[in-house]
Amino acid sequence: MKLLMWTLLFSLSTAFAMSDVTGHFTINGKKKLMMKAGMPAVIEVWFTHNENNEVVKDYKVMHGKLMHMVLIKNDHSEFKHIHPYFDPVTGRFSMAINLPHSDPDNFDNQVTEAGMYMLMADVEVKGKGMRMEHKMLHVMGQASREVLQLDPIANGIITKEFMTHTGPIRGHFTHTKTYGCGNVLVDAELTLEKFENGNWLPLGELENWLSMGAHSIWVSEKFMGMPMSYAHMHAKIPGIIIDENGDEIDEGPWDSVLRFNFNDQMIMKSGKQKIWIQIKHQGLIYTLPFVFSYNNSGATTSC
Ligand SMILES: [Cu+2]
Repeated sequence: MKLLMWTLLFSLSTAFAMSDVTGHFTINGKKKLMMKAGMPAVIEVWFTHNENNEVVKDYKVMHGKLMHMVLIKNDHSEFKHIHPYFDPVTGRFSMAINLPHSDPDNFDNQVTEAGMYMLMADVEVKGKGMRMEHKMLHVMGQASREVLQLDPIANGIITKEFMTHTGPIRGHFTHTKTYGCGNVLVDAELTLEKFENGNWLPLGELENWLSMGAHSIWVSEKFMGMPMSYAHMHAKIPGIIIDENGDEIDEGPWDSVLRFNFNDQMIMKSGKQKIWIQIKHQGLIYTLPFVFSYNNSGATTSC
């Protein structure tokens, strides 16, 4: 009987276990994540296996990197997407903040605005799958707070212009929803155009960054909490189709629409949302933010 109870308890606890690994974070060697705005700091992250507390050392490359780290300020005014370096001997990832870098994939390592940030680390543990851990980071200094403002929308489309080193580009952002049973399939689209000779033309020459045509992070206005209202989505370069040998097939006609999909299992919170879409255009990375309204209350739970 006792054995049965324990077996039952054990199976219940595994069924409800949030994760099989635990993330650990330090800044400048301290567990309390505090740093001064604009001052150099070193973030360290490592994971341990819950079953034996051993440091995880086997990771798989995911979108070109072993770890993707995202920092978002709680008022959504700051967004950083960086890639800590892995030390296979210690199993620890580390990343210097506010120090000059020559690594183009870590161009975004400046944290100069004070306030509370959510720090999220995405990895793929070999044999287990994708895991994400997060922790609050306090950036000390004179903190300001912005109010999240919806971008103007017309016929369901948000249109925004951005400046690049080759001239202005324009993005049309839209999303559609398909309601499922306790979930919502969200299709988000970004159509990109460039301004040339007085006309807006499709922006055809996107390049892959970290093996994808675009990376995006979507959070709800109040994204902190459990579960965190956070989605990490990718899009392929429009027009590129990979055949079974991994070769690119040019399947014209080319368009300039980046398509992102997310299965919202009711983790996003209805209301204002912010998405940062990152593209590589003529050798440089651009972060294109959009603030939109989203509602998932139409998903049925009785099915
Ligand atoms: Cu990344």
